[in-house]
Amino acid sequence: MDAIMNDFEISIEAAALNRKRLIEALPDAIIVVEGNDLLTRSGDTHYPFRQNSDFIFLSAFHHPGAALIIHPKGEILFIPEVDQKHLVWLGEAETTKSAKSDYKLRRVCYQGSFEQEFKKLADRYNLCYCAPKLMSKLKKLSSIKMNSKDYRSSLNRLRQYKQEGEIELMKRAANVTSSAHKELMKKLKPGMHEYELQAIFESHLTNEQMCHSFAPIVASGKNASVLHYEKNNQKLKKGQLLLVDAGAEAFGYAADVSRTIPVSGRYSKVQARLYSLVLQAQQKTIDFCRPGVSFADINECCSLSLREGLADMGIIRGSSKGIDKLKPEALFMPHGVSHMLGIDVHDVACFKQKRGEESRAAFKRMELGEDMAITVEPGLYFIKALLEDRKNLKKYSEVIDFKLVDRYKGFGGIRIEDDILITKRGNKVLTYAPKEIEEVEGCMERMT
Ligand SMILES: [Mn+2]
Repeated sequence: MDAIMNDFEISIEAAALNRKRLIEALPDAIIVVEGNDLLTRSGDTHYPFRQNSDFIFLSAFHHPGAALIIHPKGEILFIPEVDQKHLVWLGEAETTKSAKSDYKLRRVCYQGSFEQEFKKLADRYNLCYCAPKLMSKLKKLSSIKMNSKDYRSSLNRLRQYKQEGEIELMKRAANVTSSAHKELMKKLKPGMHEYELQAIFESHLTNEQMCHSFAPIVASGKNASVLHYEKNNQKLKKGQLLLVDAGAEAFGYAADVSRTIPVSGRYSKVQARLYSLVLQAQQKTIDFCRPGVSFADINECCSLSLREGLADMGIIRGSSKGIDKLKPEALFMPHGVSHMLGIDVHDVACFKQKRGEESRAAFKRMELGEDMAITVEPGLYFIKALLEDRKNLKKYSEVIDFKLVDRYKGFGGIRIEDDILITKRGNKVLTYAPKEIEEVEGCMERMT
């Protein structure tokens, strides 16, 4: 990889390679992909545009109203023809000529010629792969055989193994995300609001011409026990922890990092103890991730580490009968420890479901492989809705000391999340925002 290539150039090379990988997986056929359109917000205003993820994967073209046909001899990108109104309101857009050279494509046509070009190719090949929602539209144009099942599974399989250019983009998103977290830690002061911290994070991304890969979570105190808290409107108080779960997106490729830091700049004794417990679970789980290990295995690794830590604190009665089956630690971490990462922050995965099996269960059986990117994100939360639930109180009465747990209500939660790339024998951590206690406190050290 040329070190001086910019993100845009890398994304274009990556997409060219992805098209090649896809046509090799689905040979002697045509593949049709539709990009996203602008989504109306109200009247003549629109939501910010985000391209369809498969379209990013195959074209790197981040503009609305495009389509793509890939065939064994090349590809055609179809772009909307801009009219005078567009020029007046939105300015110039790509022409077929500029797009062909900017995006290094075999052919670029205007959308108006899609039908004609599709029919021509459909006459030449026997099979067309596309998404289910495109099928009825294309069936009206040709009697070519359509297949959407293999289309989806092939794309999922290719998207889950990252190639060099994609890894480079993910590293750049990871770098910017790591430094944005660090920046936030440096600027945090008690009395600020969650949204002010969000703004610091955001401005860092904007300065790098990146955007959020998902709605950021900036949760102080008990808000951190709401797993997807997005209000971000509360005032930070001394003595609280602040959980920030946010990430940047580089030309469509995401990072996803969580840090939990003390508002006053120093972890209290209790906070440090619980935090260390989560950090240890994360380190153990990261160390465990390598090809051949399943998602169920890494969840188990994390669970056992959390259980051990909670037992040390007396919250869980570690030697209780039936503890392996009850998994009491799950009450304090009601989410998986890992998910796929890529163009979508919760990226696609290719796994086979057994008859009648839920997709979540099938996913857990899936094994890690070289070049897969995943998150490792153990958490520990004191969630009232779970800890005061009557059924839970009964079910876990022998294994959890609920009286002791009462003391932690209002504590909120802790999550520590990093992005890793599975390598041949282990993994490489892509994100590096401070997370050791001394590191975080050092970063937050202030004159006050
Ligand atoms: Mn995540």
